[in-house]
Amino acid sequence: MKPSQLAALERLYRRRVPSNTLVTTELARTTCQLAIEIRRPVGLLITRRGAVEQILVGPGCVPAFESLSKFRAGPHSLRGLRLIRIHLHDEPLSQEDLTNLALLRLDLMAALEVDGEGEPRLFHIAHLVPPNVQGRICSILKPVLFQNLQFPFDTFISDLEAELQQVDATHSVTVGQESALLVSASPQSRAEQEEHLEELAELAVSAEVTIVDKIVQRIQNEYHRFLLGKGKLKEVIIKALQRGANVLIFDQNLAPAQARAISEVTDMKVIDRTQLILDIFARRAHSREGKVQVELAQLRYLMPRLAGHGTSLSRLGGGIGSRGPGETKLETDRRRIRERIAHLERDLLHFARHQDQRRARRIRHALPVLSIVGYTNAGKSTLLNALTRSHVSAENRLFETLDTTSRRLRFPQDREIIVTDTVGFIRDLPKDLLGAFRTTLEELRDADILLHLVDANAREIDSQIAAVESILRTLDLEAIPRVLVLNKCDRLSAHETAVLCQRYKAVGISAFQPETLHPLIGRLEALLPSIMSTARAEGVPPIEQSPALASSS
Ligand SMILES: Nc1nc2c(ncn2[C@@H]2O[C@H](COP(=O)(O)OP(=O)(O)OP(=O)(O)O)[C@@H](O)[C@H]2O)c(=O)[nH]1
Ligand SMILES: [Mg+2]
Repeated sequence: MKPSQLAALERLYRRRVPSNTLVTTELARTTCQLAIEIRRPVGLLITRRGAVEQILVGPGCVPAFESLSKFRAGPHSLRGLRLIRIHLHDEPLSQEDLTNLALLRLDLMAALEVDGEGEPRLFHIAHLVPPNVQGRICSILKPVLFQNLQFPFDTFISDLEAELQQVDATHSVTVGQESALLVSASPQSRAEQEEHLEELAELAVSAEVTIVDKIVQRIQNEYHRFLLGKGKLKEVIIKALQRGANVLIFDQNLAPAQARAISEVTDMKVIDRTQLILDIFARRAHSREGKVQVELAQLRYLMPRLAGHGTSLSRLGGGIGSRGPGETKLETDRRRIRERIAHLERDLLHFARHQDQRRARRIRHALPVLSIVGYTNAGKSTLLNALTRSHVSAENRLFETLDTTSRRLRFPQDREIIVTDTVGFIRDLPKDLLGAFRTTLEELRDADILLHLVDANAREIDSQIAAVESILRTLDLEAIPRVLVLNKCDRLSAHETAVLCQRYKAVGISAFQPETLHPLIGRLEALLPSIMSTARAEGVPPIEQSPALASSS
C-alpha cells in the first residue's frame, strides 16, 4: 500500500456516524473508493456512538477477540459494535461472516458490494436473534440497493436489544434457573468422558441448573490456554448462543488462568466441577458447622481466581445463582477475604473442640459406632432410616446429606450400637472439598466398623467402590473393619444379586425391603463381640439424649 493510501485509510478514523444512521453515504462512498484503489476488501468496525473503532483490510479480516475486551457483552446482549465490510465482488454474507457475527456478538454484520467505479451497490445485513426452538442464531435481511437503504439504526438496535432481553427475562422467570452447557475436554476416550458427563449432569441437576447441551473434546494436552482447542471453543460459543445458555460447566477442574481466559473470550460464567460440588454443598449445608466449612472452602477456592481482574469477578465469582459466597463479599478486597477465612477457621476450631467433647462422652458410654459410608446416592440415609426407623431426608439427588446424623440401633439381643450417616463420596473428590469436610469426616474416626454401601445398579460399580476406598485411604481409615453391602437389589433378579454378592463378597440388601435386612443385621451382630471388646462396652449404661444423638424406637 502506498503511504497516501494508508493516510487516506487512517483519515477514516476521524469520521463520525450519527446514531440514527447505519453508515453515512460519504463514509460508505469513500471507503468503497479506497477498497477499489487498494484492490482489497475493507471493513469498518463502528461503535454505538458512531466512532470508527477499527479499520480492517483484507479478505475475511475480523477483529481479534482480545482487541474487543473493553466492549463487554452480557450473556444475551450485544457488544455495541457493528462491522460493515466492503466486498469487491458480488458476494453476500458468507457462513463465516455469520459465525463471526455470533462469536463477537456484534450489533450487526453487513456486506456492501461495490461496482467497478467504486459506487456502493447491494447492501447485505444480518443480525442475531434470541434463542429459539429452531436453533437459528441470526436473521439475514433482504438485500437492498445502497441508495434505497432506510435503516434507522438507533430504533433497530433498541428494538433488538429489548427482544433479546425479553427472552432472557422469560427464560429466567419460567425456569427460575441458570441454563448450562456442559463441557468436557481431556485425553480420556469419548466414551469415558461421556460417562463422566452423565455424573456431571446429575450434579448440575442437584444444583438446580437446567442443562441445554453437552460438548466433548478429546485433547492431547491438558494444559492448553483454554483447555479446549480454539475451534471447539467457537463451537461452544455458538451452541451457547443457539440454546440460550448462560453458564459453562467444565467436568475438568480449571486452573485460575484458564477459567479467566475462557470467561473472557466467551463472556459467560465459567464454573468447574469443584465449584459445582461446592455450590451443592452450599445449598445443602444446614448446620452452622456445615455452613462454615462450605464457605471456607468456597473462599479458599476463589482466592487465586480473584487475581485483581475487576470485571471477571462476577463471572468467576459465585457459584450457580446466588450460591457463591456472595458477590458483595467477593468485591471486597483480598485482605478482607483473608480476614474472613481466618475468622471461619477460628469457628471451625471451636466446633472441633465440641466434637472432642462429644466424642469423649460417647467413649465414656462406650457404645460401638457403625458408620455408613459410600458413594453419593447409594442409599445411605434410606438405610439408616430403615435400620433405626428414623426419618432422615433421603432423595434421589447427589449430596442430599451433608450433616452427620446418629441414631441408636437396638439388636434383637438387647444390645445397642450407634449408627451414623454422613456426607457421600464421589470420584476425584477435590482436595479442597476433602479439606472442607475434614471436621465432618473426622467423625468417621470414631467408627468401630464401617458399612460401605454400594448401589448395585450403578453404571460403574467398580470405579465407585474404588473411589470410596481411595478416600478412606486418604482419611487414614483403612484400619477400621469394613462390611461391603450392595443396596437396591430390589431392582435386580435373585440370580443377579447372588452373582454380584459372590463377586464382591458382599451382603445384598434393599433398603426398601426390611425383610432383606435380616442377614445384614445378623452379620453385624456376629461382628459385635469383637467390636464390643474394642469398645469396652460391657454393661453399657443408657445414654443421655442429645440433639445429635436422638434415640429411635
Ligand atoms: N430402588 C431402590 N432405591 C433406593 C434404595 N435405597 C435408596 N434408594 C433411593 O436412592 C436414592 C438415594 O437415596 P439416599 O438414601 O438419599 O442416598 P444417600 O446415599 O444418602 O445419598 P447422599 O446423601 O446424597 O450421599 C433415593 O431416591 C432413594 O429412594 C433401594 O434399596 N432400592
Ligand atoms: Mg444421604
